[in-house]
Amino acid sequence: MALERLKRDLVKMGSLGRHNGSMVESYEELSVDNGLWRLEGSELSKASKDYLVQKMKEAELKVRYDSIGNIFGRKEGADPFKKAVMSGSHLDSVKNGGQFDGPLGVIGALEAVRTIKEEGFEHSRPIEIAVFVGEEGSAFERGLVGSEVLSGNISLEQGLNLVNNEGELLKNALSGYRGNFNLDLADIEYFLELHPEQGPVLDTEGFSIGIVENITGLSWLRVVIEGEENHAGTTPMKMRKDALVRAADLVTFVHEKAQEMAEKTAGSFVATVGKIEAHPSATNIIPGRVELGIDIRDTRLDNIETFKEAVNERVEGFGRTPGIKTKCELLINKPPSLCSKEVIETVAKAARELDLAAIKMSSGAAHDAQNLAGKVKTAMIFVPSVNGISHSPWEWTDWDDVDKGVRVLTRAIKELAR
Ligand code: HGY
Ligand code: MN
Ligand code: MN
Repeated sequence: MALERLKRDLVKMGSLGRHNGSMVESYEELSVDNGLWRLEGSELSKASKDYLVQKMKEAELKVRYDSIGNIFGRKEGADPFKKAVMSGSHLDSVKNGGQFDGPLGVIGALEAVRTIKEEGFEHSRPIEIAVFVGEEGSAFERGLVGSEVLSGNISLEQGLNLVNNEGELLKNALSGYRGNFNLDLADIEYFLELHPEQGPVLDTEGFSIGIVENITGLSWLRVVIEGEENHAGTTPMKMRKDALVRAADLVTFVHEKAQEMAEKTAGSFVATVGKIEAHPSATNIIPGRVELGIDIRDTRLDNIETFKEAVNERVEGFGRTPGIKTKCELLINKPPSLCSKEVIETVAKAARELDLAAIKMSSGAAHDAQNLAGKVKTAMIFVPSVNGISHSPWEWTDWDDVDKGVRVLTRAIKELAR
């Protein structure tokens, strides 16, 4: 394991996510307006894939692209007919995000394979590195796209025809990173994803390694409220059909209902209105249309279902006012998923052998791993997020924790690939 090479690739990958190309090597160099904007389909996204594929080829991996644009890099084992060990994550970022969410799992898997190769470690199973398309949903309508298509949860057509904020289809935004290789999950035995925790547990409890036992359920709702654009000066208050006033009510409703649900269930329930776009968004025009994105999560599916019903009811209520129309669409609907005991124990053993304190935990973040967990024996390895922050320009994982995470990943891959 070469920490310097791993760090070089992660810092370079970070620079390929910033419009100013700046290389950030330490927490102190972070700044609030220098996050990553590597949205799927962007020029930055293409540059990062170019770099990754170049590194995969330097490591003499067989590089292949599937029809939704997932990228795979394969190192053969002694027995090519054995089911493979797969490891990877995503390269796309959220808006103004951090440089570890996604690339840590991709470059970490690459470093594990480079180490295995340089050590001449004999393994029977093939090892496949996977880079999934559009995990964050920060450009196209929804997230987890590449792993949803790979696991058959959504069709290839549904994935390819997703639209981004500029009205571009995903199939036209993959800048050549699409092919006709289609990996069959029946050929994969194990999947491991290394990822920053993105929450406060490891950082506050002082652990370097988290072993994920279950991954949160996740639903995304897209709510559209339509009223009537009109003049802000001449339209009497009682004649208005103001979409934004109703959207404001919905934001408060979601927040208060989520607090109530979290207290009632004393669990991991959370809900967020992360996106709100008023049209035409001019100070002197009564907003005629508002689109809201609502993110709902829990490790218990029944709580998510109850909450979705409550939101639907609230939205339908707006529609009972003449002149107000509403629509509530389900964009993502993922049940909570359990990880494989066998892979969890393999990771725990690797951490023990490396004399690293590890704890088993849940993931409040969604991941490509949850799409694979239903079909392939899957687990995740977490490393601390400094101050528990992620999806933010302040996202950071200390290099010694990166080092520990990749060493545990490498050891676990070796064990599973024997
Ligand atoms: O939203 C999530 O939980 C993940 O970081 N995409
Ligand atoms: Mn991620
Ligand atoms: Mn993320």
